[in-house]
Amino acid sequence: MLSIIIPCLNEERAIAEVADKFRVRIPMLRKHFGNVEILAVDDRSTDNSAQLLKQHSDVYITIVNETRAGYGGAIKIGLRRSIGKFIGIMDMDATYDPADFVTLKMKSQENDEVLLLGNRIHRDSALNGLRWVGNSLFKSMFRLALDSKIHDPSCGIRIFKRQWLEEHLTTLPDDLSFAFATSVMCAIQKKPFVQENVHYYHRIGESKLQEFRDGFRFLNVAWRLSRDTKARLHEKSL
Ligand SMILES: Nc1nc2c(ncn2[C@@H]2O[C@H](COP(=O)(O)OP(=O)(O)OP(=O)(O)O)[C@@H](O)[C@H]2O)c(=O)[nH]1
Ligand SMILES: [Mg+2]
Repeated sequence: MLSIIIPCLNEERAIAEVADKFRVRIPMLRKHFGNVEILAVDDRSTDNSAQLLKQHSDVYITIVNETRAGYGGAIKIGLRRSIGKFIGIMDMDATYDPADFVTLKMKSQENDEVLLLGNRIHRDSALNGLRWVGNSLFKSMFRLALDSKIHDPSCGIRIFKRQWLEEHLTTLPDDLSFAFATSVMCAIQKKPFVQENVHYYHRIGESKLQEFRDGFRFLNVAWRLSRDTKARLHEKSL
């Protein structure tokens, strides 16, 4: 079973379109994953998001947070309420196509991968100029500093093996760097992963990402996780 967790903050303009995408894709998701549940975790949006999510209750299981939890915090809350062996995440902004959960699963052959990761850095992607440059820099950083072949470490559509994600939940951040941090964790631990090109469309509604502020946060997370993991490995070897 696949549990798809979608953090949501002030996305009233995209919620209906994302629900429509799911209505078309649910039969195919069921075929490949056995069953699927879609948990939308609203973080006390100040627009109509919570009401709209509930209007599309044929698609979404809606969770409304009591206090703001952040992007990563919302995923952690969704995880606790979900039951799937596989955990998918994506955005509530219509940039992704839920069919790509199947694209990622088809790419996985071994079954020992902890992460199935989308890649938005390709010709048909709507990734814009500054984001393209920033994400290409992350790709180089992964190759040079972490010796990893991960192409798009901050891509927002991905599937985790539940057990692996749960093992690291306390170490992972609650803010927008959560998904990126899981890529760092996978690279440091040299865990098996697969990656595949995914659709990436222009966003509906306002982005919550501030390129420079969040870019530096992402780098800080990479540095902190590398330092802590190396320290733990060193302790183990003593
Ligand atoms: N629950 C919750 N969701 C959040 C928060 N910040 C962002 N989100 C949601 O998390 C997803 C990712 O945020 P985005 O603004 O799309 O960030 P991004 O994908 O890096 O940037 P874009 O490429 O511009 O879409 C969206 O579905 C947001 O609504 C938050 O603090 N809490
Ligand atoms: Mg987005």
